[in-house]
Amino acid sequence: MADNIVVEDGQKGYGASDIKVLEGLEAVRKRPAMYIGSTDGRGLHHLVYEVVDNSVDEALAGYCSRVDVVITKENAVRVTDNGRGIPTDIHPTQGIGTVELVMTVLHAGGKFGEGGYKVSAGLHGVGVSCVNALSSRLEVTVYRDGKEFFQAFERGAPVAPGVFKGETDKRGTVIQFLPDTEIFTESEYNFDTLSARLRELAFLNKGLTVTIRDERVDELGEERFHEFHFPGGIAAFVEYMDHNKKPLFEKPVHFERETQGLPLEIAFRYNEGYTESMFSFVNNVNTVDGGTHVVGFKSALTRAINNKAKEVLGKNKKNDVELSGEDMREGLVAVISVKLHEPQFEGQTKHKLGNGEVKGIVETATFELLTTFLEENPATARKIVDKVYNAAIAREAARKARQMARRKSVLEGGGLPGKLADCSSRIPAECELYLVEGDSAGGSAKQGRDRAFQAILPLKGKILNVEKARMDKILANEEIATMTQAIGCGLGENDPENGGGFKFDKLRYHKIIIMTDADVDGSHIQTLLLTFFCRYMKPLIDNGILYLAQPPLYKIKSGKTERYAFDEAEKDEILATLGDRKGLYMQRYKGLGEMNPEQLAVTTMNPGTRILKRVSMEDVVEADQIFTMLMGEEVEPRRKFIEENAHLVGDLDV
Ligand code: 0RA
Repeated sequence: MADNIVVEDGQKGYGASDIKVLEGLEAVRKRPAMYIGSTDGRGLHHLVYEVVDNSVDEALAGYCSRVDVVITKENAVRVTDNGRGIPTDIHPTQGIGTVELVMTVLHAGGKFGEGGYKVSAGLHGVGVSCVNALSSRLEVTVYRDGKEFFQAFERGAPVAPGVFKGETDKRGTVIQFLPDTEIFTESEYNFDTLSARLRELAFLNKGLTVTIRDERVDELGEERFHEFHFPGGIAAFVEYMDHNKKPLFEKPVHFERETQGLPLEIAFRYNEGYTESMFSFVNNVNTVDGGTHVVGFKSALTRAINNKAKEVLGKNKKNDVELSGEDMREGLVAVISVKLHEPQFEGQTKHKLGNGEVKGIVETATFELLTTFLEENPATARKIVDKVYNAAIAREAARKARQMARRKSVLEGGGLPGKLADCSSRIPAECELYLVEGDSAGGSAKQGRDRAFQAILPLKGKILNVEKARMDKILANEEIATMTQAIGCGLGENDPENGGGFKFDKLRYHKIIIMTDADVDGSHIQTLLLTFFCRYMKPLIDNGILYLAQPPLYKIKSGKTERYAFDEAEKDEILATLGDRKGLYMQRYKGLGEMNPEQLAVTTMNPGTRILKRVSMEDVVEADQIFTMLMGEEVEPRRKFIEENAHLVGDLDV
C-alpha cells in the first residue's frame, strides 16, 4: 500500500537522512534573512506569500480554483486550496512520506519530475519548507483520493508520522502555521497588507477566487472578509488602478499570447492625466524596477504608435514635432505580466528582470498585436495619437520654459530667489528650510528663527494644484519655481528608468518644514504642497527630509505661567491642572500670524521645544490615490471619499 504511511517502528529515531534534513532546516533558522529577506514584518508576511504561491501553482497547472486565507486569533495563518493535494504516499526514492518531504527538504516543494509548470518560484520560491522551519507549529491536512491525511511539525521537525484520519469527498491542501516568535521581531499580521497582495494575485490569475478572513475582531468587534475574483484578469487590474481618473476610452486594451513557451499578458488604458503608471510582473512577482520585459513593451509601444501617428497626422500636416517614448506614456496605466521558467533577477533588491531574450519576445509580440489593434480600432487609435501629439507639444513648451527659467535665474545672479531668507551655514546636514504660509507669518518666522541654520521661504497663498497641470505650467508657477530654486535639486517626475531630473546630491537643506495655519486653508495648502512633493520631489519623502510643523492650538495663561496646548486633549489636561484659578486666560490660535516672533520660535521652531511630524509614504499607491481623488478632476469619487471620511478629516477643505 504505497498510499499509506506505515511506520515500521513507532519509536523510530532519526536516521542519517533525517539528520541531514534537519540540518537543512537548521540553516534556515540560523540565517532566516538569507531565505526570506528579513525577520521583521516583511518576512512575517512573506511566509504567507510562500504558502499561497504553492496554491497558485496548482491553479496555474489547472487543478485549483480557489484559495482561502484565514488569520486566526493567535496570529496563525491558514491557507486552504482545492488543488490536487500534496501526495500522501511514501516518496518512491526518498523513502519518507511526500508531505514530510515537501515540508522538511529545501526546494522539494516543486512538482518533482512530472514536468509541472512551476512558475511562482520568482522572488519568493524558497519553498514551503522554509515556512515550516520558521514556524513554532505547522499543520498540514490533505484531502486526496477520498482520504484525509494529517501531519504536524514543530520548528521544522515532524511531531509524529503522518496519519490518515478517515474518508472525505473533499480535495485539496490546508496548511496552518504559527510564525516562531524566537525568529520574528513582529508577530502580528496586517489584514490590509495581506489583502492587497491577494487582490493582486487574483488579478494576475484570472478566474481564481481568493478570499481572506480575519478572525481577530477589530475595534468595532467585527471580523473582516474580502473576496477577490476577476474574470477580466489584468484588464480589471488596469481599471482598478485607474478608477479615480477619466479614461480616454472605455475598455482597456488587453492582449494574451504565448510565444516560444513564454506566456505574455498585457493590458493598458490611457487616462486624461499626465502621469505614467506601469506595473510589471514576472511569475506573479512585482518587478518594481522593470527589466527586459518592460523595455520590450515600451519599445513596441513607441514603434506601433509612431507608425500610426505618421499615418494619421501626416494627412493633416501635423508632423512638425518629434514624438518621444515619454510622450507615448503620458496618462498611461499598464500592467505587463510574463511567466518564465528561469527568471534572473537583478538590481539591488532583485526586482528587475535580467533575461535578455525576453525583450525581443515581448517586443515582437506586443508590436504585432498592437499594430493590429490600432488598425482594427481607428477611433481609439485616433484618441491615442491625439493624446500623444499633445504631450509632445507640451514637452516642447516645457523645454522652452525650463530654458527661460534657467536663463532668468542666471541673470538674477546666484540662482537663489529674492524671497528666501537663507541661513548662514552652508552645510546641508545642519540646515533647515521653513516653507511658511503667508507673508506676515513669514515675517515673524524670520525674526524668530536661528539664522545660523534656519532659512525661511514665505509662500503667497495657495500653490498650484500639480495634479491638474502639465510640466510647462508647473515650471511657470512662481511659488514652485522659488521653492525649487531654494531646495536646489531641480524637479523630477517619478520615473525609475531615468531617475527623473531630481538631483538629490544638490539638496541644500536636510530638513524641509512645511509651516501652515492650523485651519482649513492651512490644511489645503499642506495637501497641495504634499501633492507637489510627492509628484516632483519624491526622494525628499523617501529620505525623510520633509516635515510638518505643529503649531500650538491654544495658549493658556494663569498668572505668570504660560502654557501651550497642541491638541484638544492637552488643552483639557492643562485646564484641569491649572484648576479654576482666578485670572485664567485662554487664547485659541487661528493662525501663525497671531503669535509674536518669540512665541512662534518657542512653540514651533526651536529644536529644543518644537514638535515636528515627519512626512512618510507608508503606501505610495494609496497616498497617490488619495491625492488624485482629493485633488483630481473627478468629482464623484472625491465626494464619496469625503463623505466616508468626514468624521476623520474634520475640517479638510477640498
Ligand atoms: C507536490 C506534488 C504535487 C502537488 C503538490 C506538491 C502540492 C503542494 C501544495 C502546497 C499547497 N497546496 C499544494 N497543492 C499541491 C502534484 C500532485 C499530483 O501529481 O497529483
